[in-house]
Amino acid sequence: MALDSNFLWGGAVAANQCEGAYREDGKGLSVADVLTAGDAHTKRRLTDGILEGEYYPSHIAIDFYHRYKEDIRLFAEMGFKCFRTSIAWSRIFPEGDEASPNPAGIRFYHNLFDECHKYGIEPVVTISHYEMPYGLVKKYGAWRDRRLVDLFERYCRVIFTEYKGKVKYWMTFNEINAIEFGPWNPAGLDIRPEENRTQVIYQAAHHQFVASAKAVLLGHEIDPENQIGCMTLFGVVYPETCHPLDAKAADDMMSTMLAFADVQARGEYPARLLNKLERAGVQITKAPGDDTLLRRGTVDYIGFSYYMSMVQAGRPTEAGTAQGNVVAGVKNPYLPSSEWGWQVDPMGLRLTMRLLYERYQKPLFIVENGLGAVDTVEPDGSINDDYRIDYLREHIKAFKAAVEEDGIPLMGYTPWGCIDLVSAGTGEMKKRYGFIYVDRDNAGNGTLERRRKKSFDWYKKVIATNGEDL
Ligand code: BGP
Repeated sequence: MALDSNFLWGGAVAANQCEGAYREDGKGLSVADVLTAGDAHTKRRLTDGILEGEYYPSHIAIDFYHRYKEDIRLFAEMGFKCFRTSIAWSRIFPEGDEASPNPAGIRFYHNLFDECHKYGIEPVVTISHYEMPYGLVKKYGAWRDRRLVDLFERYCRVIFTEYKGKVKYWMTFNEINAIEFGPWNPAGLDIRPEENRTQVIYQAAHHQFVASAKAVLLGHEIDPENQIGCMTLFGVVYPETCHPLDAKAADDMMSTMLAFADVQARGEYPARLLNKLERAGVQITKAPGDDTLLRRGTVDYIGFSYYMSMVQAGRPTEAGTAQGNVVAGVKNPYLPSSEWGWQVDPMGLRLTMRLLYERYQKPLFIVENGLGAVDTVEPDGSINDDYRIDYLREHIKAFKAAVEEDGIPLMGYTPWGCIDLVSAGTGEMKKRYGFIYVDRDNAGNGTLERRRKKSFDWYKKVIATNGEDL
């Protein structure tokens, strides 16, 4: 089986990391707008509203809100078949719980999706990518409150209805499982010291599972053409050695990470998670009918992000730590690392795909993958990002082998940050993923001018040959 001729080559971004225009055209504050910048040493912080003297990178980001036409033209030049972005909930419902949506916010995404279709680019939309209206955090405590389920459903009804015929590929929550690990909390939860962290997180996750199932059912009802996936953060986890305790530690980690997709793809909580929660004294409050909803509202495909594999040890280990923005682990001595300490493992992508497909038997979609690196603009203006080309080439080879040799159905590939944008993990600009360079630095200085990198022409050739010429 070769790559299908309809294979969705493209790239991915998220609203809060690229749009900017954070208060324009009626947009409300999003939780991402009160997230400070950090760096390799300083963690990003959720502040209580906008504080003077703090720098918030989402406010301008790369100004995609005003420059999307230019950017989509560049994506079209590379031959993108699809473009993954997210809708900022706070553009549609500025506070999250108004009686009616904001027309200017709705219009922006009509314009954006129309612009994509002008070039035959299929939008792939994440409904909630690490953000929500800040009003919902203040008033309801974010996803810890059950009422978020109805508010989310209302938001979904508006966007499914508005963009019917324009958007066919959806994902409910970006990296839904990051709620369990995040350095900042993607579900907007600011966990108080007196709270039981696991209790809060899994109750919030339950609300998201129900919201996701409802979105799947609603999306299918509004347009049977819709394909609605989950989006899970995953990479295969290796045991540090063949010692059974190490093997168990690796397996435990995978089971924790996959429990979220288990619910969304199989429609029920895995027994191991239920037992773990019970042992931790966590009680999930469910509404009547939730279990049926979860069973009925399973996803159509498995969207996932893969940046690296991980290693776990079940015994004391001498090996150092490997980094990641959400999950990390023990260092793998066989793998090189990025400048941010993320270990590079193309074979791990193939193993990840085998594992996900054999577990869920649903088509896969690699919706994030890529190398965050510092790029240098040469005096002649060129950016020679051969390291990025190498990373992507090896990962494309790996997923092609998974398709062609292992027979795994793969819908598409959207490398992360196809245009440079704000890093989710650190809030930096200098950690770049793009084929397109954006002139902006960590402090928010720069002209915002766009520039093609060497990888731009390379990816264009890859798409033109459907992955044959790497
Ligand atoms: C994922 C997120 C993205 C993204 C990416 C790269 O976890 O879904 O939003 O930013 O990782 O991470 P970072 O920006 O921290 O380098």
